[in-house]
Amino acid sequence: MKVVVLGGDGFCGWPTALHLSMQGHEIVILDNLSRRNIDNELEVQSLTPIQSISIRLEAWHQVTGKTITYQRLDVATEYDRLLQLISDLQPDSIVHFAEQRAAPYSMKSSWHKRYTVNNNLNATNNVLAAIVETGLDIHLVHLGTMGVYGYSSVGVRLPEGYLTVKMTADDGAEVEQEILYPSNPGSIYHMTKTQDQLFFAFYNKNDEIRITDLHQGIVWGTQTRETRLDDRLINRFDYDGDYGTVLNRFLMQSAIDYPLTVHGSGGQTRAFIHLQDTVRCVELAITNPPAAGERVKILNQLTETHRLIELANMIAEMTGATIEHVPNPRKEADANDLAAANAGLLDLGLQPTTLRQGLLEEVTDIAKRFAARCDRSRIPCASHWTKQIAETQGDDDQLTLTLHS
Ligand code: NAD
Ligand code: USQ
Repeated sequence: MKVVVLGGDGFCGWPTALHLSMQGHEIVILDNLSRRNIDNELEVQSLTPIQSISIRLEAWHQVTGKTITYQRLDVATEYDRLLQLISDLQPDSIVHFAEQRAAPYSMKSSWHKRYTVNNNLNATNNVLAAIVETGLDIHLVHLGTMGVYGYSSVGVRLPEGYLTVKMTADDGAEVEQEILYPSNPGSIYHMTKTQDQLFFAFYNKNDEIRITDLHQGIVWGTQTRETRLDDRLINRFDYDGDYGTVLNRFLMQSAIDYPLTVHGSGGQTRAFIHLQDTVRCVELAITNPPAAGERVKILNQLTETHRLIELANMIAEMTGATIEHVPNPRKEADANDLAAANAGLLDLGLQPTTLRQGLLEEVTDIAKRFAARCDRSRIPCASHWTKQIAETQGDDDQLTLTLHS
């Protein structure tokens, strides 16, 4: 298959591009390298020493004999070039990772809110509009988020995207309808993913585009079978207060004897998936497209759910790390339950990597190995969800606010 990977230089996109290339697919990466620029803005670097995209691609060719091509392109602003590229390449699938994905970054200031909305919504709409304009039958696979459902302890297992609701008609009859599960985003970033869902529903209804939306949980881990093949292929590892996600942060913190930063009580329950499973899920999605005319296929891409305090305790037991309950910079429920259906990907053949299997390996292979590259001053989460929270907790996020004011 010919596959275009939008955002193929990022944390999930890079290992996915390698995995699909290894499976024999022809891969073209389009990326504007905005994530690398955001590292410059935030004055932080990936814990792992990632190489430039050209060194990465050269290394892949040397190690495997396979070729991945790359073009620098902003999917959100360069519509004409995007259209031309899709028309010329005629891909079977487009995998769309090209969005600003950090909730704390999206909440730093009004500039960051507007950037995240402009970037993410225009990127998604541009891809969809371009697919329609080319007239090609291209399957779009999008990386969405479990966060679209919200974390409000509904007491039932969350379905895969759709909900059957019953309403009473004027004549008293009961009417059933299937709707998108009600959105309940917890950040501007998550809100863009709920809007993406509406774009997909509309273009699917109007233009019959084949779309798979993968509602992914928090990804943990760093390496995959392919990125381990050569040091020049190493994947990025974000540990800072904006881009570092909770489990990878805890693993890194334990490796450098930094107390595990549990927000509030740690009663928040979240969905998780290992990066190796992420790349496999995308492969399963592109090889199992919805049929022509089928509604948007929504799959929950998670393998386990955990309460944050349980994760922290597990890591503390394994490594001797200490735990610190820090004031929560976010506006979110202090505790919630979460259960979600994930039969779609399991039925397609996903065999989950469980948390206990990979945790220690991750601490020693990555976090300890590159500990010297960590800037401890970048660990605290300094993006507050509201002015009031910032005032109560002390807003030490002035640098970026000043840069963009
Ligand atoms: P990332 O920031 O590491 O990668 C995103 C890539 O897209 C970067 O290389 C960036 O330069 C590129 N990009 C962003 N905007 C672009 C644009 N306008 N044009 C071209 N390229 C652009 O993020 P990630 O962790 O790899 O996440 C990828 C996708 O998966 C995101 O959409 C995210 O919402 C989703 N996701 C990630 C996680 C996670 O835990 N990392 C969990 C669930 C869902
Ligand atoms: N948290 C801590 N301590 C920390 C960092 C975070 O307790 O040091 C808490 C947060 O308050 C939150 C939870 O951990 O309750 C998750 O935070 P996170 O930063 O790991 O994840 P989140 O902001 O939800 O975003 C990440 C990705 C995003 C993806 C989402 C999947 O950055 O792209 O969409 O996970 S999900 O959470 O399922 O919506």
